[in-house]
Formats: sequence, C-alpha cells, structure tokens
Amino acid sequence: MSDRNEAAWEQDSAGAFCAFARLISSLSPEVCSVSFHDQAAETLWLSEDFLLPEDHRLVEDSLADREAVQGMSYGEFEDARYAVALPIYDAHGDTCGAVRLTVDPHVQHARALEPLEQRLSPLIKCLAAEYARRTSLKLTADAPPLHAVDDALADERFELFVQPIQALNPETGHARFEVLLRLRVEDGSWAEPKEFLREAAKERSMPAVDRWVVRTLLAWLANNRKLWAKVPVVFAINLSAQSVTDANFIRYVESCVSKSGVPPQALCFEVTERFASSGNISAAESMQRLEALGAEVALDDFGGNSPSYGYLRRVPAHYFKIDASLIVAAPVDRFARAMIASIVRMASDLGVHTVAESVELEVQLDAVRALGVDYAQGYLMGRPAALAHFDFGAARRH
Ligand code: G
Ligand code: MN
Repeated sequence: MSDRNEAAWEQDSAGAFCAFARLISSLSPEVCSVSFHDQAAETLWLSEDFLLPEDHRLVEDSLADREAVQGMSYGEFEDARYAVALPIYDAHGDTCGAVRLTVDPHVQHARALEPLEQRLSPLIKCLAAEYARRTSLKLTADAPPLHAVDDALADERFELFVQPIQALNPETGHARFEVLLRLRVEDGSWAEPKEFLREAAKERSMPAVDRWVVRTLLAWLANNRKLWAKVPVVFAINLSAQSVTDANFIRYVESCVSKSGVPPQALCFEVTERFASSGNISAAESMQRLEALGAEVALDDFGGNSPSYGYLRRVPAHYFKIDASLIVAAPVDRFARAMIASIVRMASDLGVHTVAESVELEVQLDAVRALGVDYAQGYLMGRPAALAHFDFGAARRH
C-alpha cells in the first residue's frame, strides 16, 4: 500500500473507532474512556493518552478467557474507577479483538440497572463488522516498512534504567534519580542511547522515543507509588532537541502528567546546554511550559562547550549538570577547578543547584565537594540499574 493509501486507511479506521467511542459514551454516560484492541491485544485506538500496564493485562485476559467479561478496580477513594474489557467475536465465534472501558461508579444513569454489557451488545455486533472490514483491508495491504527504532518500540526492546543523584549536603538535598534509556540487543546485553539514537534522530523518531519514555515512566510511577512517594523525590528525564522544539510533544507531556496523577514536582526535564543556548525560541518556550507545569528543568552537560551566559535570561533552569569533561579533570587541572568554582558561584547567585556528572573516583568526589557542588552522580555513587528492580530504599540510605 502506498504511504498515502496507508495514511488514508489509518484515518478512516480512526474515524470509525472515534464514532464508536462517541456512541458508547452516549449510551453509557458512566463510561470515562474507551480503547479498541486487536486479537493480539495491540491498541488500535484509544480515547486517552496512554494505558497503564493493568489495562493491557485486562485486555489480554479478556482475549484469553472468552467466557467472562473481565473487570478490575482502579485508584482509591474519590478517584475510584472500574475498568472492563469485553471481547469481540467474528462470524465464526472466535475472538477478533476487545474493547476496554473505564467506568466512573459515581455517575448515576437512568438505565444503570441494565448491565453495561447488555446495553452495549448491539453496538458490539457493529464493532465486530468493523473489525471484519479492517481485517479484509489489512490482508490486501503490504506491511509498511518499519525503521529500526519503530521496530524496537513495537517489540518492546526499550527499557528504563535509573541512576541515583546523591545530595552532598544531606540537610538541603533530597532524593533524585536520572531516568536513562537502554535498548536490549540480540546477545541479551543493553546498548546505551548514544549507540542507537543517532539513527533515531536522522529518522526524526526522537519525539516517538521520548514519548515512550514519558508514558512508560509515568505509568510505572502511577502504579508503584508506595516505592517512591513517601519522601520528596524527583525523576529526571532527558529530552532530545527534536522533542523540545515540538509543541505537540510538550502538550503530550502535559496531558500524560495530568492523567497519570503523578505530581509534576516529581519530574525534572534535562535539556543539553548546547541546545538550550542555541537561541532556538521554541526550545525556550517549551522549557518555560515545563516549568509552568510545576516540573523542574536542568541544563545537561553544562560548561562542556562554554557558551556565553546571556541565554540564561531566556531559559528557566533549576539545575546545572556540570559536564563530565570538567569532573574528570578536576583533581589534576587548575583550569577545570576554576571553571567549576565559577559555575557554582553563578548557580548560587541565580538560585540554581549544581550536579557533578560522571563521578567515578573518590578524588573527583573530594574535588567537587570542596568546590561546593550540591549533588554528585556517577558510577562511584551507583551504576544505572533497571527501574523495574531498582531498590529505592537502598539508594536513599547511601
Ligand atoms: O548526556 P547525559 O548526561 O544524560 O548522559 C548520561 C549517560 O552517562 C548515561 O548513558 C549513563 O549511563 C552515563 N553515565 C552515568 N554515570 C557515568 C559515569 O560515572 N561514567 C561514565 N563514563 N558514564 C556514566
Ligand atoms: Mn542527562
């Protein structure tokens, strides 16, 4: 199928799903959100920005266990919701997909005594016809070519790692972690971003990668509050130049943050100083919007290429992350120490905190501590480790 046909086909299907979603909410006002899934539980269309891992599991269960309508409770107290997944059957009685709905139990409806599945059953039959139409269209279509990063996103080969950022003055600092992206490669090891993101940038796929990071992190934070929410803690996310200049990306972040219920104060966005100082107006605007949302902003690799500081008037910054080249040189190079001292002085005048990046040796830690740097991050304090198995308690005790 040509690109144009492919796009038209996607739009046509999206239009049909959107119409079905509208019908569902007019028949059942207690429904808050809707998503449609194929036979393999892949999301075809959704009315919100992202689904929690529980939602995916619910859909998978409904596809696997055809007998029961699958349901689960969500959230607590006032925000409590209920989610159900209803399987959709083809003409042979086989499951061909599922529709997932979240229900607000507080919304009373005149027909509420009639169970949701019964009310929706004529509509589910129409949905089955729509699924059959899609399948027949898809069979005649060539698979669109996928790029390496799109493949990795589709195959779920990306993983989030975290690395602690340690406060050097425990009285003033609080728990901070940088979120790092890793790609699982064929031999089972992990590749670092610099090895695979160059290609993603060429393909202009960085906003897609950064969206994946944002929604995966927020879904994890929303589902694992007990592990991180007790103390003030901040997770720092790296943003690429392509994402910082994309207004749609910033809107996506705003919407994911509000839907996840994660306080924006728990997030920091890192933008490299090289890009933030380039004079790009949309980058400065994006950083201002992230700050207005309530999140922090950090300038990454700060002091690595020494621009003039005039740009700091236009971009908000709460943290300067001092470039690795200065930290490595600090124990032996008077010039590097003078640069760090001047960065620390300026940060303190501007009310900005400083972080030493890539601290690998005790002598480097001693040097940055003596120069008054607020935080240290690097292999000496802790290597990046998978978010899913990360021991936040141990990281905090260090
Ligand atoms: O550009 P940014 O500062 O976000 O880069 C972070 C990268 O640096 C990550 O990929 C992380 O794994 C790596 N890193 C973290 N700590 C150290 C360290 O102590 N030494 C080195 N060489 N790399 C580190
Ligand atoms: Mn960073």
